[in-house]
Amino acid sequence: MSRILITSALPYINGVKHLGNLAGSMLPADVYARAMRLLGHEVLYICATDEHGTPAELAAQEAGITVSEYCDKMHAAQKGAGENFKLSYDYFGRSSTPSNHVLTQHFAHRLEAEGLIEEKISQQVYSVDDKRFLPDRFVEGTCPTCEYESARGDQCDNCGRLLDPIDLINPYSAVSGSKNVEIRDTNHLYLRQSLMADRLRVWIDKAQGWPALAKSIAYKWLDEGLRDRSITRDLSWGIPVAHEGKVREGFEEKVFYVWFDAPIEYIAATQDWAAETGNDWARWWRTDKGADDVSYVEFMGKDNVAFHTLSFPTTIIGSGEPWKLVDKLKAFNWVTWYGGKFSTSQKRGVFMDQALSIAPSDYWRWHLIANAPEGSDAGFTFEDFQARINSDLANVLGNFVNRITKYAGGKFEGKVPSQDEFSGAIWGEAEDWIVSELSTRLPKLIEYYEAMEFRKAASETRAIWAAGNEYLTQAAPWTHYKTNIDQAAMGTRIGLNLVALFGILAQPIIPDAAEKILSALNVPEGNRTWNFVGEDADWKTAVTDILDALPKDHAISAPDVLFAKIEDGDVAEWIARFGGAEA
Ligand code: B3M
Ligand code: ZN
Repeated sequence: MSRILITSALPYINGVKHLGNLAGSMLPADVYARAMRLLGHEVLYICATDEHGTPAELAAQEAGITVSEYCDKMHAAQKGAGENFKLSYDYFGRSSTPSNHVLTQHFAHRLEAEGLIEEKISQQVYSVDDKRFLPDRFVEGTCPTCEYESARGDQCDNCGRLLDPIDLINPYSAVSGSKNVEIRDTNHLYLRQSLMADRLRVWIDKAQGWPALAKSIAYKWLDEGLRDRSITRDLSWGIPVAHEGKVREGFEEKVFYVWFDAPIEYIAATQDWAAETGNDWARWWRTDKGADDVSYVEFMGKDNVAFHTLSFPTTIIGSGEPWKLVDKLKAFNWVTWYGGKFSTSQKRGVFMDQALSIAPSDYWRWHLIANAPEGSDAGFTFEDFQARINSDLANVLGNFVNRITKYAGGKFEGKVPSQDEFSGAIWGEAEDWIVSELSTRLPKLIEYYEAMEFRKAASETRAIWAAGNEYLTQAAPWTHYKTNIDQAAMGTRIGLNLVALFGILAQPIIPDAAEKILSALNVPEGNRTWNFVGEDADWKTAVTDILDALPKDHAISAPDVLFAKIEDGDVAEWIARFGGAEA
């Protein structure tokens, strides 16, 4: 089995995240981590809050508390929200911890030693009224590319272009709204990305398993000519521009740029995890200490691809040290709210802390994965949410589990029947069909997970559940009960083993329901993995074994209702509360 390192883009500390943030990196990363663990791989899933930069300062200012207090509060809130959504990261760190300070300063020191850092006087937007420079999101204005009037100083939300604040037309202070701004000289450190372009291109050319979206964005920036980017800012909150405790002269009022330190937090969080758990972080991140056999997979939204395929690799490769580089990226498009943007201020959309007050996490997990924004943006509507939950979960899976466990409870004393041992049962077409169906679908399902094709994985899972219902319709054990108890017994036993299988397959996406199903069938923890087939990869034999895995006379029970249906009244109430098509 292999070792898989997984990171999902670090959510900014400001504000509880909306469903789009969840669906665009953390949730699929969790589903992938769970599936890879079930396949027996050694998995380390790391995430953290991204606590520096202007988002943190602006939000703290608005909250009327210090940035440090704000980050403490919001880290706890985001960690809790992730746990409530059953995000099974091995560690959820903080980019403001000392380990990230030390490591970020180490990388800057190494990059300078390799001739990849240059100190330059640059021009920055200065607010006369606020008496401060306005880096990144402290300044807004009109995008020079698409003329979007609320473009942020670091990136235009409308066309995605990475910006420098001085690129903006009619800039104004996002702090005070003041237009009394001017361009002033200020000295900053620049990462010489331009010197790395050829080495980056060679690395990207060789990269396997990247989705077209990730490669196309990386090549776009390379083809446009990689510019040197400043990695320091005129801010007080952030990682000091220092090394081994000595602040760089002229940088006493400056910190490292948030996007320079944030990806380094992937490593620093692993160091914090190791310190807290007694594990070894280097075997995951240093190719000279065992990380060369690690498969490193990054999950992110499409607006983060440039940073993960160019800036962060420049830091890693440019350091001249044997750090692990990403092997595969999974980049997502956007989840839209009825075709538009989520917005706290305009009360459009559901946010992670509200979602669980109206539906269980399994419901959100299932819908956001089955409708994952993989090939294009995915629209969320409550109407789709209701249709999918009521169909896939309540009708297809819930109904199947309920039918056969209730029947076994009524007719076979709540046990796995064993009567057909006296061969009164005939293994017929229905049994051949379900074996054949699963022998094709199970390997395909595993392939979809390994390829990180989440919509296909959800659709294949649903198709397997539907096949179970089809089998019961064909085998119809209840029609044989009076005339051939052995036939009824065999059909019921296969049905119960299908329930166990469906619970085992459901674990990555809907872990709570899976737990309820597997507990009702008393499936031991050790039997819940996906090691269905040995090296010989004979799926027909494996499936036949799966359909007879539960010991005969094994006690089972019918779980309570797994999935309450979503009613039209619920949808109407939610639209009124969170905005719908008309909003
Ligand atoms: N905090 C997420 C964003 O751009 C950003 C990701 C950092 S991953 C190192 O919304
Ligand atoms: Zn734009």
